[in-house]
Amino acid sequence: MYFQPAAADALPIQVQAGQFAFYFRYAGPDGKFGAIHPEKIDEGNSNFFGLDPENDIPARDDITSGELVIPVNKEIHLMMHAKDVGHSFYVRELRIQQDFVPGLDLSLHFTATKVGKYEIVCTQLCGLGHYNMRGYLNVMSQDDFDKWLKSQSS
Ligand SMILES: [Cu+2]
Repeated sequence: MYFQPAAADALPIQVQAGQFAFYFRYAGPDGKFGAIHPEKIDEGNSNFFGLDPENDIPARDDITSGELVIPVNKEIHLMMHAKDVGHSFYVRELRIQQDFVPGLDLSLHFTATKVGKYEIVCTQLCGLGHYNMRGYLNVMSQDDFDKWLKSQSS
């Protein structure tokens, strides 16, 4: 997991941890992530990653989700950053755990081999709402994943 980089054809997904939620971003059909503009982060507007679609073409088709949805038996490459303080990404059933460290872009790669819904838990005490900081990992067949992705982009 740590001594080899993710395969070139792994599915890249950005993960942002912040008090007290995880957000996930897919690059969309162009395969490129729009740039992050911290000053544009606006939770009230659901602009969790600070995208600027007006001026930044790769950002226009990016897909943001509160749930990590992935295809089964496909390598996933998570690129992880924290918005504020230290957090952690832990999925018990997959035996994966990786801290978020403010100021660092960290990387984690894995392949889920069973369809199902699993809990993602923050395992670093990150503030008053830490007890409630969790999300879900939804592992689907490739077909269901493609449908989900399509429904999110429309
Ligand atoms: Cu946390």
